[in-house]
Amino acid sequence: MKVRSLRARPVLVPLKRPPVSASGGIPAAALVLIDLETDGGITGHSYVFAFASWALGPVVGCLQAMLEMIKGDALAPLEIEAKLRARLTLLDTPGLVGLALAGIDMAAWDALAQAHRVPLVTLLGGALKPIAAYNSTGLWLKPVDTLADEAEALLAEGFRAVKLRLGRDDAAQDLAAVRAVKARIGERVTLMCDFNQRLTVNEAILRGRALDGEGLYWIEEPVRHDDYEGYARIAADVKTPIQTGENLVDTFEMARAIAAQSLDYVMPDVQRIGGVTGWLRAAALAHAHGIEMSSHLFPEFSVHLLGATPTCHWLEFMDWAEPVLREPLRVKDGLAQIPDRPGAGIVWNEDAVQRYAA
Ligand code: SMN
Ligand code: MG
Repeated sequence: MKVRSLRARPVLVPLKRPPVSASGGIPAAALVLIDLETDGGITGHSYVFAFASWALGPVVGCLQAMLEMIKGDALAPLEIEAKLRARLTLLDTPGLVGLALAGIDMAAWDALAQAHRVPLVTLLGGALKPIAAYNSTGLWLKPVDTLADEAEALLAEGFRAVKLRLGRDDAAQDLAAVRAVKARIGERVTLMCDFNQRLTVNEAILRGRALDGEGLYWIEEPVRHDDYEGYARIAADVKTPIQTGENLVDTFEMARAIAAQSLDYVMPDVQRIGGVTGWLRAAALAHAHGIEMSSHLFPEFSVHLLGATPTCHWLEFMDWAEPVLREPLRVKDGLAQIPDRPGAGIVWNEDAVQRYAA
């Protein structure tokens, strides 16, 4: 089976609870929907998140240019990834280029699993087991007095864990937010928090120590993502586990982050770490160092990948692609169900795709 063509469709999908974090707001989900067509009648599907509407065109351009590099090649994801990386050596592959590369990689793996008529997790040697998921679709930087009700609403969607965004100017307001949510959801519900890189290292140590003992499961990205030495100081001084990794662009960076003892938990993002191929390498690295590994965004692909991850930890559930999917991911009693369909299980809702075309 050979790669024949690629269709990349930009969409702007409305969000049920638009994100407002310490790193800014996201009014709508700017996604590029990818269909990688093979000559064997099988089409691989994936999507990438372009972060802003202005980035949709450039991502589509990257995807089209990359198709020209692999057109006619065998549907062998590892070979496709190696070829694209080699062709892009001088440009390098973080940013929008890496995002497009990951989108092609994910679509290629999806097509391969479809060709074998098995779910992606099965192709990877894993089982259709339930994966613990937290609801990450809300609890943005909103007035503290609205958060307890929202936490309850998020749990009612079938979850036993939620993530709260922190990073207000006033540390006392962050502490009040944690206490308000914790008081309502109780001790048995897992509560993560995320600072979205907002703090300095010294602030992170002060605020982290103030939050120790408040029952937080992890503190995510307190400072800029690539300050591994800073993270190491924070992780040494704060008792609550430090979670980071959504900005790691490859396993070379991840190896450096681990070597610096900058993290307790890791949560690569499948689109940033290099698609399914990059994820598998990251999973091996996390295994070798005994680090629990969670996902970031892209629950439809991540649920399969966590099913094949030895140190599988938490699936981040996000609903951003749901409106354009015929069969969205299902979560019940805090567990995500890996869909028992060929590939990753992505089927576009074509009416919605037309409606949200950008
Ligand atoms: C996040 C990432 C990208 C967009 C919004 C929020 C956040 C998360 O860091 O971990 O979900
Ligand atoms: Mg985060």
